Amino acid sequence: MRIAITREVSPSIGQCKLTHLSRQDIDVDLARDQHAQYEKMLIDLGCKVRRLPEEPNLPDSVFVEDTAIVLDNLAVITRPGAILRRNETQSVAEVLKEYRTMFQIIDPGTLDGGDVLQIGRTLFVGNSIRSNIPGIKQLMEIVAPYGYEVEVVKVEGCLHLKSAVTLVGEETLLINRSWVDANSFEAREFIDIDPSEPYAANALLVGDGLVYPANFPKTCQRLEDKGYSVRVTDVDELQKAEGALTCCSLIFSI
Ligand code: CIR
Repeated sequence: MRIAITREVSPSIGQCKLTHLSRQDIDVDLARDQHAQYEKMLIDLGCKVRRLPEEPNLPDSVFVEDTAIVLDNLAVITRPGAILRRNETQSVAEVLKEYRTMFQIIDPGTLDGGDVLQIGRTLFVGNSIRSNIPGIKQLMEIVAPYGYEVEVVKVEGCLHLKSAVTLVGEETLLINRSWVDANSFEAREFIDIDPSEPYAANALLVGDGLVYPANFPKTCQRLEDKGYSVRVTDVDELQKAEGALTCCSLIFSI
């Protein structure tokens, strides 16, 4: 069985942290509707959704992916690179400890879950503006005894590694090569995003189901041309907060 941890969109999402985007008004009701549709899709894909209550004073708290890395036997609570986001982790840890042995990234390490791309027993970790080398080294030491390897990947021009590259099949990566070097992921198959849709590399794979944002039709067509059957959902209101599909959930098997 799969669990998906999510969190209701904060009423203060309009004050979210932005790095590469300019601020636009966010319609909280619409963002909540889109988020609810997203959760429904996760349920359709066989997940049991555990939705945490809203956090009125934590604008970015809907993006639960950044607070933890959940692996087979353990979970690592992150220390988010954005100081304003550090209070998001505790409530997620409370839920995860029901399922996993818990570890934690500590000062001076910083790590955001959005920088961790798991492919089998390898964790590719973006050395981004949010995840520093001390944080990545801590992760490496925590996971090594459990048989996971960590590979550091340089990310430039976007927020997180998973803004630039995500898994869409067992060995296939959807990638924006202007933000990450494809050679970091040896011997894998790649699908390039359409250059007119730079934010289009963030897809969410749940088992065999591929969830994809509605507003990147050209890249979506590329996926379909390659034989992928894509479930499309609207998340444009959440994208204004520089979030995407993977960021809104922590999905793991029990
Ligand atoms: C932030 O800057 O932290 C949020 N506004 C967006 C976080 C998106 N998270 C993700 O891509 N994993």
